[in-house]
Amino acid sequence: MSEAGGGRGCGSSVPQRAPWSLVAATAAFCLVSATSVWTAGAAPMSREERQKLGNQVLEMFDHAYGNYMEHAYPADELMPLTCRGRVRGQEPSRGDVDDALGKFSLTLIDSLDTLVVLNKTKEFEDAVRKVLRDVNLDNDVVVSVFETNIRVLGGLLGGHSLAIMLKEKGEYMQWYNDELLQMAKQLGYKLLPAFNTTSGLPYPRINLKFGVRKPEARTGTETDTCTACAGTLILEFAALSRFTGATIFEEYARKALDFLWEKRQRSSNLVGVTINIHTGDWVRKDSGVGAGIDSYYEYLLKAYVLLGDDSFLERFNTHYDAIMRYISQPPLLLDVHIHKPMLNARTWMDALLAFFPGLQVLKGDIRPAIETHEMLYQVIKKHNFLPEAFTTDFRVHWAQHPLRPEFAESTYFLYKATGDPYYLEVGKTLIENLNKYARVPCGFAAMKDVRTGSHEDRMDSFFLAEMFKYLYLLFADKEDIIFDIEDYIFTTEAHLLPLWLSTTNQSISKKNTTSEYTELDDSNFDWTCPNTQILFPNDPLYAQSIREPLKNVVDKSCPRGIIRVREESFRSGAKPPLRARDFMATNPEHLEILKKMGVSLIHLKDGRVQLVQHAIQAASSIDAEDGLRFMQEMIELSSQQQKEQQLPPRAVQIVSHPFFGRVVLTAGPAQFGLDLSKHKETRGFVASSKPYNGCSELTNPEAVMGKIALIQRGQCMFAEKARNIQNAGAIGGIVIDDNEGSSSDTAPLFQMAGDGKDTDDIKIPMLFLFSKEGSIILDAIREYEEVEVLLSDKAKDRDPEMENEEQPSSENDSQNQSAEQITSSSQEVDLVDQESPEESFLNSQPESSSPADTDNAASVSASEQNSNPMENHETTSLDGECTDLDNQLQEQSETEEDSSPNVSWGKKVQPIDSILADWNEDIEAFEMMEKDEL
Ligand code: DMJ
Repeated sequence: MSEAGGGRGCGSSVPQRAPWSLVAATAAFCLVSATSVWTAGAAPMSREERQKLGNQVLEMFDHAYGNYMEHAYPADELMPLTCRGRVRGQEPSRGDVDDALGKFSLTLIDSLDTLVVLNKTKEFEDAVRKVLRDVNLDNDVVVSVFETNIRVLGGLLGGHSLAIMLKEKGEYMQWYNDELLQMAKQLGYKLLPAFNTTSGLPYPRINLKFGVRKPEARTGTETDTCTACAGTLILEFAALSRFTGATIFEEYARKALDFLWEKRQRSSNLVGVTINIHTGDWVRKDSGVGAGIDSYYEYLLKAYVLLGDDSFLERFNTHYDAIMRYISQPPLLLDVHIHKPMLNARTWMDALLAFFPGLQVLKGDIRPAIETHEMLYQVIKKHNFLPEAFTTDFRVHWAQHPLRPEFAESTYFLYKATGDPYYLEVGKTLIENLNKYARVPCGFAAMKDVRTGSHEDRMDSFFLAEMFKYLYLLFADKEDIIFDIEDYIFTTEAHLLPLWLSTTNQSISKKNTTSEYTELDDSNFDWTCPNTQILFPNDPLYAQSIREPLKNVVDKSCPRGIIRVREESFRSGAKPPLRARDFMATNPEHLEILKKMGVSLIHLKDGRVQLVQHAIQAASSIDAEDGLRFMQEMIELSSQQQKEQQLPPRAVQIVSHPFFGRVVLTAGPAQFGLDLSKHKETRGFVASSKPYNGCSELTNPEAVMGKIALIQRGQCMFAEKARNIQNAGAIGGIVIDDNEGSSSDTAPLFQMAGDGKDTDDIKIPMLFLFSKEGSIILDAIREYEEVEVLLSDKAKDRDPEMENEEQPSSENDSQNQSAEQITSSSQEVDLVDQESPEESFLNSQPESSSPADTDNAASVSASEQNSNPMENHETTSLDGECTDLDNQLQEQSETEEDSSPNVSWGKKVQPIDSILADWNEDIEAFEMMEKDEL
C-alpha cells in the first residue's frame, strides 16, 4: 500500500489532521471492520456462492463487451437490438444524450480499467493497443465537456493508472510508456478552451477539433450549465496535473469549484441545478442530490480524499449539513428551493440520486444511507429496475431505465460498510434482473419502459465502466483482485485513480487557488468518521434494525403521507395544508382555505372551474406558500390525468428461436380491439398480409389465418386494416410504420385511433411498431421464416426450457448472424410514403415531459363534470403504517369522497402578473424543475 501523506480521512480516531490509511480511498475505509463484527441477520453467503455470482458477472461482462467489440467497435456504443454500432450523425439524434458520443470509441475507453478489475489483463493489454492505434481525439464533433471528462479523460487516466501498476508488477504491459497519459493530456488541452469564461465555469459543450465560439465550432453560445457539469472535474483534472506536472488542469478545475462555492445560496448553503456561466446567477433554483447536482457533492468529498485539501472537506460538510437539514426526509431525498428550503420543489425523485447512499457511507453517515437504499430497493423489487423518476408514493413518473449503475454502487459501499449479507442478496437480485429482463442476444438493452419490459436500442458505456465493476467487487474477496482496490479512489464513472497522487506534484494546491473560509467555525469541519465500534455497538443486526421499519414502505405507502408537512404545523397542532387531490369545489371549508391562500375560484360558463392564485392576496406568507404548492399540485394532477387518459405502451416480444423472448419491442396501443391490459396476451406466428397495407380484402387469407398479421401503415384507417385482417382469420395485427427510420427511441409513443365510428366489432388486438422495431421482425422472418411473437401489456418471463435448449457457444454465432442479417436487410422493406389524412396521430406525452412544462404555475382550470383525479392514481395500498396526519387525511378523503364531484383539471388560463419578485422566482423554478435531463 502506498503512502498518502496529504490525504485526510476517517480511519483515525484522532479528530484532527491525522494522516490516514489509504484504505480510506474506498468508502469502505470508515467501516470496513464491520464485516468482522457480523454474526447474525440475513443468512451469510458461502464463499462458493459468492464465487458463482462473481463468475456470472464475468460472463455477463463478456457478453456485453464481446458484442460491443464484435459488432460496434470502433463506434462509440453498441446498439444491442439491431446489433450494430451507434455512430453519431448516422442515427436519428436523441438530443443531449448524444453529446457523450465523440467518435472516439467511447465504450472501449470507458471499459479499460474494468478489464483489469475483472482480471482480464490480457484483454486489457489488447484494448490499450487498440485505443492507441485507433482512437482519434481530434474529431469535428461537439461533445459534452462533463461526459468527455468523466468517461474519456477518466477512462484514459484509469487505464493509465492500472497500466503502470501492471507494468510495475513485471508481467503485463512491459511495453507501456505512458501513451494513455499522453492521450489524456492531449484531450485535457482540448477541453481547456471551454473554461474561457469570466467566471471560470466551463461551457457545457466543446468541439473537439475547433473548441468553442469559433464559427466552425458550432458551439459556444450557451449561457447555462448544470452544477454537476461544472463541478465534476477536479478528480480527473487534478490527476492529469499530478501525473504530468502540468498544473493548469487542476487550477482550472479548482477555479470552477471556487466559483460554485462562492455562489452557493448563503442562507441555505444549497446550490441550484443550473447556473449562468457568465453571470453566475442561478438559472434553476431547485436543489437536490440527483440529476444536475449529484457528482458536484461527490467530487468535493472525494477531492478531499484524493488531494488532502481541507477546504474541500469543509465545503462538503457545509453542503452535507444543508442536505440533511432540508433535502433528506428519510427514506426520501426530495428537491427543495434554495431560497425557501422548507418548500419542496418536486413530488418525485430521480434515479441518479441512488448514488447518494454510497456517498453517505464515504462520509460515514450510515443510518440514512441504509434507509434510502432500502426504499430504492423496494422500488426496484416492484419494477425490476429503478425507473428514471418515481413519485413520493412510488408510482412511476418516468418509466425508462438506461441500465444505470448508481444503485449497484451504493449496494457495494453499504456491504463494505456493514458486512451485512443482505446486500449480497440485493446484488444477486440485480444480476438476476439484468439477465432476465435486459439481456438480449447482442448485449444488454436499456429498458424503454420498466412497466412493459420493453427495450431501447441502447447500451450506454457507463454500464461497462461502472455496473460490472461494482457487481464484481461486491462478491469478490481480496485475493480475487490482482491489486489492492483500496489504493485507489473511484471517480463518478468508477474509474480508478491512485491515492499516491495526493503526495505528487502538490505545487498546485500550495498556490492558494482555493478561497479562504473565515466565516465557518469548526462545527462545520467534521474531521472524523464514526468508528464502527460506535456505529454498531454490540449490535450485529444494526443495519437490519434500520431496515426493518421500512420493509413495507413502498408497497404499503400512505400516498400523501411521505411528503414533508412543515414541522411547525405539527407542533402547533394546526391543520395540515389543503392538498390538491383532496380539494372539492363544493366544500365551503375548502373554499375558505383557498381564499386564505390567495387562490380565487371562478365558475366558467361551460361548467369548468378556474383557479387563479395571487400570492399577495394570501393571508400570510405561509398561506401564500401553501397556495403556491396547492397550485403546483393541481397542475401536476391535471397533467397526470391527461397522461392517464392516454393508453400506456404495449410490448411485442419475439419468443421463437433464437430470441426466446429476449427481445422486447416497444409498441403503441390501439384505441380499439382487444385490450391487452385486461385480457391474456396473444401469442402467434407472424405473417405479412397481402396487400401489405391491409386496406382491402386480403388476397392471402390462408397465410394469415390463425396468425398475427403484419400490415404497413398508411393509405386507410387503422380500423379498416384491423377489420380486413380479422376477416381473413388473423388473431392479431401489428401495424408497421411507413416512415423510414422512425423509432421508439426517438419518437413519442404512438396510439392508433379508431375511425370515429363504433369499433366494437374489432375483437383482435392491434399494436403499432415504428419502422426500426418493425424491421427487426421483418428481418427475423427473412432469416428464420417462422417467427413467433407475444403481444402483451408487459413482457412475460422468458421460457427457461426453450433457453436451455440453446447451446451457449452457438448462441452468439447464430445471434450475431441474425443480427447481421437484420442490419444488412433493413433497407429492403418496401415502404409506401403515404399517410391517410384521416389517421389520428395521438402522441402520448413523452415520459420526460412534465406537468410543469405547461405555461404558468399559478393558474389552473378545473371541470366539475369529469372524473375525480383521485380515481386516476395508480392503486397504492393503504394498509401500511401511516402517520397521524396520513390517517387524518385519509379519513377526511374517505368521508368526503362519496360526495365529491368528479373533477378533471383542464387547461390553464391567464398568467398571474403581479406576484412579488421572489414568487416569480419560485414559479420559474417550478416551470423548469421537471425539464431535467437525467
Ligand atoms: C454516469 O455516467 C456517471 O456516474 C455520472 O456521474 C452520472 N451517472 C451516469 C450513469 O448513470
